[in-house]
Amino acid sequence: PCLHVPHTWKHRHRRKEPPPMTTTPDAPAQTSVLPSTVLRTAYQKSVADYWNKEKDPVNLRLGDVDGLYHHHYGIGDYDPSALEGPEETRDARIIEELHRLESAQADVLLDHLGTVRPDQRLLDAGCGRGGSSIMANARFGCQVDGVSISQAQVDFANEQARKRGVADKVRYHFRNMLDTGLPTGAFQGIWNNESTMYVDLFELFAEHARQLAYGGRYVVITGCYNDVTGGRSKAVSRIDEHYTCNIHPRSAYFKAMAANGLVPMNVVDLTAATIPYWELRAQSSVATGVEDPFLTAYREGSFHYLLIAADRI
Ligand code: SAH
Ligand code: GPP
Ligand code: MG
Repeated sequence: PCLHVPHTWKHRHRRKEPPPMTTTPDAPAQTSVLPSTVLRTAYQKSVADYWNKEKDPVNLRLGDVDGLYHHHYGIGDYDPSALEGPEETRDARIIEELHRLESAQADVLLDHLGTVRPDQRLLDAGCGRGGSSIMANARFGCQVDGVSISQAQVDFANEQARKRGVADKVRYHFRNMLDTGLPTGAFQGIWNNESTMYVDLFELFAEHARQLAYGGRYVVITGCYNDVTGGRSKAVSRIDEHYTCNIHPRSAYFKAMAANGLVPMNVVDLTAATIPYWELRAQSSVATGVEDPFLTAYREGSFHYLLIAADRI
């Protein structure tokens, strides 16, 4: 069922068929897919290795606050009392505050999905440990599918959905977001929350355009480098090195969207709003060393934290 996909688009973007899902869309999450069909390059294997091994307190201790596990950063001002007050509970207060700012980031992303009905369907592309999908289901009451190339993350996320009693609606799959095997035209909304820096944007948006319904919404939050200041700054290269990713220039997002029937409706520069998160994180017990490159890159203007919401036409 290729809903509303113009013939010319299908023709120009004809590509190899994705592997079919081994279950129907309404069946429980499938997990038994051959790793070689998901991880197709040495680079993708190294990215999957990173996420399969990842157990950093900066993510697990924050997730433990309320069981929403995020792998993205925060936005908004922090409450300065987190840093003041009794010494014994200072660390716990900072952790809670960092987590609050990360959940606020996911809320802003979901705000940009527009109206989503309970009978519609959403896709969380590069879903991590799945926190944003759980929040989307809680907000819209709809089915949410998440895909990650880390089997460990997929298993972790499905266990969280089970614990919360939403496993009938929120399902995570070990799949490549460039080639998910999910149905065509079936999704009212798709988002990437800090996961586009691992892939080619033209390939990614072609796959999103295939899966989105006509008029459906795509939202991305990402870090991208500033075309105006030139190429990749030293600080941006340090971030790439830290996560084994490849941060794109801002212009690449708009070129790849325009080439794939995704028309921007809203562009929000979240850079100023994310700096307090990094300042608080730098003073926390869970700092990882990447705080300084982020603060340098944002402050010198070589890097932006950007939200783009686009319609599928
Ligand atoms: N969106 C999540 C996680 C972001 S971390 C959150 O906001 O919490 C980046 C994620 O991208 C990881 O889960 C990683 O496995 C995933 N990823 C990277 N390349 C991918 C690919 N080709 N296909 C699917 N997921 C991918
Ligand atoms: C994941 O967050 C980080 C990324 C997906 C890559 C880089 C993102 C950019 C915006 C450039 P995380 O929560 O796992 O990172 P950390 O462990 O540092 O908290
Ligand atoms: Mg984190």
